[in-house]
Amino acid sequence: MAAPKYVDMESQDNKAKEDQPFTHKKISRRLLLGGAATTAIVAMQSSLGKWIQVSAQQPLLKIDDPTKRIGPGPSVAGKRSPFEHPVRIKSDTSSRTPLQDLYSSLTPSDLHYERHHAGVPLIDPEKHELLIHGMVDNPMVFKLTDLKRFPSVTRTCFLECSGNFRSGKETMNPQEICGLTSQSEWTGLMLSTLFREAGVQPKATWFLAEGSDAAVMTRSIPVKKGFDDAMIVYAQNGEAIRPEQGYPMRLLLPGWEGNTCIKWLRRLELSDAPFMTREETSKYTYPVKDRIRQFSFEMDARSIITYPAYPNQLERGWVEIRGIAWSGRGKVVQVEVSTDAGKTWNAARLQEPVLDKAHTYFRYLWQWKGDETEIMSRAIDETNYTQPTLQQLIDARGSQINGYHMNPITAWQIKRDGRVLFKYIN
Ligand SMILES: Nc1nc2c(c(=O)[nH]1)N[C@H]1C(S)=C(S)[C@@H](COP(=O)(O)O)O[C@H]1N2
Ligand SMILES: [Mo]
Repeated sequence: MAAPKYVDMESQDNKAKEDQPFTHKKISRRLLLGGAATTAIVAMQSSLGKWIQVSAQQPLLKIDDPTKRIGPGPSVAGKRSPFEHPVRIKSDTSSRTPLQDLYSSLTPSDLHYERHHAGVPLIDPEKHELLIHGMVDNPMVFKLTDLKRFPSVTRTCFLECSGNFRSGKETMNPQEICGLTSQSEWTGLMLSTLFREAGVQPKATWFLAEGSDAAVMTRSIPVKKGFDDAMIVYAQNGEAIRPEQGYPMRLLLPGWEGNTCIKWLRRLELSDAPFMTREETSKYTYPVKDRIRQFSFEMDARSIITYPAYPNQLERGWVEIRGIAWSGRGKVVQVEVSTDAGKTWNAARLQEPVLDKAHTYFRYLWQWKGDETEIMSRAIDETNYTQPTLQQLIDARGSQINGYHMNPITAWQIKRDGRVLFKYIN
């Protein structure tokens, strides 16, 4: 597939660092095969009475009638049906969640989008330390095992890159348009717990969060957010957080720009002013008309129809329009769907429970009679913010359509022959 025409905000100014390939030690093929041979072969009796050997790590057997032969037994780690192929699509610096392949609001961990400024570091939790210092009464250092001793909390929320918008051609699917958003159930401790432990001083209003990747990514965050709902998370969807998501620990700021959720977190420094790091001067700061927008933390309400979408082929009759809606400012209170190119709007059904700062799955029943039209959705959040049209965004910000915090209403064109195409914007 030809690459879509777009400007990827997050990749542009990162080239120098990102051209260096990320290398890691290769695991030898012999080692893998040897391991499989000794541990994974199980003997099974078929319905015909013959014993056959099946490696649990081999693909499931292809048989015409599964009721006539006993299948492979239990395995130590599961895998998807070979008939299902959801995958992230990737560039050198990011990979995108296949939103069109998901049936609910949660993102399987191996499909969570990724955005790395300098690759994924491999970190041994035994050697990793988190330092908290600066305007605190007791500077402290914590290992992962120390953090796990604090009272823990679990919360489900989305994480979205602030550069999550692409456009440029009709043949783009939801993943290509806005696959830099994913949702997980995160577990860790409240940052406020650590703040109290270290004795954050009343004068401290900002803190720096620093990662231990080759980018040494740093961002300044208001202490208020730290005391509100910020977490340090070490688990994702019930298991240890994945290396791509920041193993062994990351900062999680629910509803805020993905770039503030520092992965591979190693340092927190309390201060009375923002630090003005590379990530808040050369990046993530941008002109809006005649002004400069800096520290634009909250992600704006947004939604997208993930079915039907390109490259689905519609048939006449009842269609369940499905999609996700989310807001960094709280709960989604309503999602409206238009099936007549934006002339009229109707409320979609929201899947309960609707969570704060979380992807909310929506559904809307529609009877397609074969006419050419456009379908689209818009999210309204509890602050009464309504997802804007692209034209409204352009009017508010100047002419540029590529950039940070682009959350326009996304429309799909329905052609008379049932083709569904992205109503792209150039
Ligand atoms: N240390 C570190 N933290 C980081 C980054 C990074 O490159 N290094 N990327 C940031 C950006 S731009 C985003 S959008 C999110 C992506 O998180 P994910 O890869 O878990 O989806 O992590 C943020 N935290
Ligand atoms: Mo990002």
